[in-house]
Amino acid sequence: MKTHQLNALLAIVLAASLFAACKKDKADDAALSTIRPTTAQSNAYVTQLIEFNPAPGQFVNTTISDTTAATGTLKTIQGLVSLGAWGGYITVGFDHTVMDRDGQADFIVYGNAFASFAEPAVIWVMQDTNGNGKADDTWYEIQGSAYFKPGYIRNYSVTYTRPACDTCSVPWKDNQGKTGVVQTNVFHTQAYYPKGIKSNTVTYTGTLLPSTNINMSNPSFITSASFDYGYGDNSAGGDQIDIATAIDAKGNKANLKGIDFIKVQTGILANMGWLGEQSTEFTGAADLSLLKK
Ligand SMILES: [Ca+2]
Ligand SMILES: [Ca+2]
Ligand SMILES: [Ca+2]
Repeated sequence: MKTHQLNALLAIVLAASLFAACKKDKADDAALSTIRPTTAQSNAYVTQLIEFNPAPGQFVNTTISDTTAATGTLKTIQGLVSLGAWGGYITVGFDHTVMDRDGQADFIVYGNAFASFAEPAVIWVMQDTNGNGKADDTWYEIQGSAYFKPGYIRNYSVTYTRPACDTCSVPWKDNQGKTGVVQTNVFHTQAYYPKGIKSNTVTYTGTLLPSTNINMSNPSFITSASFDYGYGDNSAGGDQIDIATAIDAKGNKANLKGIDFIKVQTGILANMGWLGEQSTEFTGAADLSLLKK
């Protein structure tokens, strides 16, 4: 290649990379321009219920797993809503953008876990990048400690089928060829299949967490140990989450400046004997920068 050809090529490469850098800056600018800064009036807690879609479960169709219970988790940590079996979720929003603080956790998700009993949820975050106030942008998964451990599956989905009778166990089939049931028990005799779902099957999609922490060797003392970090309904007192741990669909860092919405989704698919299915409870969420120390 002659020198002037090489120079021309270099010029093209340089122009292309400048264009790419410029495009990236524009994307960053757009993401920055829709940030809603905190004000003196900002609520530390989530203030908006966007969506509540429980999966079948022993508390579904009762007062601890309905829209009133879901709304009760706003502006407080004293709410309680059960999300049902794997895939059931709640989506809530803050009244401001929760910013990613360098090297620190940014928000906290509350549940009712205690030392030997966690029902871990996958936490998803979204920035309102198009600024329309709706959760119609991109969800990013918080990368917790179970990431790619045996039993962890992304792009997982489960289809539940309406059972033949209210007290019949709810059959499911996943996208890995496995089948099973959400087992009904004598303590809860209402229908486990969500009343709000009119069709006879319903499919949930998300990430499956390993059920390896569940220990049923002593049937009268079934335990479900917490993961190390990064999940909802996982640690006593709540789980602190660092926005910097959010990853995209390919597993790359999302590099979000802040987030407006969170989705908490039951992450384990398992029956635990007489205790019923693993089903996350969500009791509230807060911006750590606004919580009184
Ligand atoms: Ca952070
Ligand atoms: Ca939006
Ligand atoms: Ca729980």
